[in-house]
Amino acid sequence: MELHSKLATVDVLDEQVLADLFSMKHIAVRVPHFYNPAYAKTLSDLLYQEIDNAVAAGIYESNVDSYWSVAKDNRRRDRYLDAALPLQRRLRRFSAPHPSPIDLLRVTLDEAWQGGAGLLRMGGRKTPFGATRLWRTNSEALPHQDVLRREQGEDMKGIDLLGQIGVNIYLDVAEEGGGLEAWDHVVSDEEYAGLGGRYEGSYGYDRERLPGRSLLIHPQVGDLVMINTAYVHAVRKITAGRRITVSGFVGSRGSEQPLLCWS
Ligand SMILES: O=C(O)CCC(=O)C(=O)O
Ligand SMILES: [Fe+2]
Repeated sequence: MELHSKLATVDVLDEQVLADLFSMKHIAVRVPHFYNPAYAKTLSDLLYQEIDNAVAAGIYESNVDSYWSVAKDNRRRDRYLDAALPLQRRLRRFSAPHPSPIDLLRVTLDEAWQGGAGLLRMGGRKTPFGATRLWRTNSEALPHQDVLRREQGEDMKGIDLLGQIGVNIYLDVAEEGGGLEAWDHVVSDEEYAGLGGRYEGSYGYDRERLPGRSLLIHPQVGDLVMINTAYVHAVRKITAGRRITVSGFVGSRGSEQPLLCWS
C-alpha cells in the first residue's frame, strides 16, 4: 500500500476516522487548523514566557511528568495525579477568552465517539491530559512506540486498551526540523519482549532495522496530528528554532466505551 494513503487529512474528526486510526488503517490523521493559528500564537508566547521563567528556576521543560516516568515511583505518581485538574485550569487561564485547545479536543472526541470521552482514572483519581511540551533546538525523539500496557504499574492493571493514539496540537513549530516521522512498522509485544529490555519504554529503536521509507509530517501552527502509537515514530531533530505542543494519549476500549485521555 502506498505509504501516503495511510496518512489521512480531514477537516472534521468523526467516528469513522478515529475508528480507522485505532484499527491501524491509518498511521496518522491530521486536522489542519484544529485550533485557530492566531490563538495558538498568542498562547505559545504566554507559555514560552512561563516556561522560560520556570527553566531559570531549574524546572523541567514539560509542565507535568508523563505516566511512564512515574509508573514505578509512588511519590512522583502522587504529584502527577495532583496535577490533573490544575493542568486543565492553567491552560484554560492562558487561553482565555478563547477555549483551551485541550478542552476543545476532549469535547470533540466526546461528541465524535459513540461512547464519549473522558479523563483516564487511576485508582479512582483523574490523570493529567494535555502536557505542554517545549522542544528546543537540537532536541529530538528517537524511533519509539507508546504502548501503555508495557509501562503499566499495578494501579493501571485492568485497563485493557484495544488501541492507543498520541495526540499533539502544535502551538508553535520549529523553523527547521522537528517533523513527525512514522514508519509503516509495528514492533509486536512478542518481539518487544524478545528484545530483553534493550529499548526501555519502547524507545530508541535502530533506524537501520526500520523500513527505508517513512512518512514525514510537517505540522503547521494550530494543527492537530493524531498517530497510532503502535506504529514506530520519531520526532526529527530540531535544527533551528523551537516548537511547543500540547500533548497526550487517547485509548480505546471499543466504540461503546468512553475514550480514555491521559498524558
Ligand atoms: O511531538 C510530536 O510531534 C510527537 C511526539 C510523540 O512521540 C507522541 O506524541 O507520541
Ligand atoms: Fe510518541
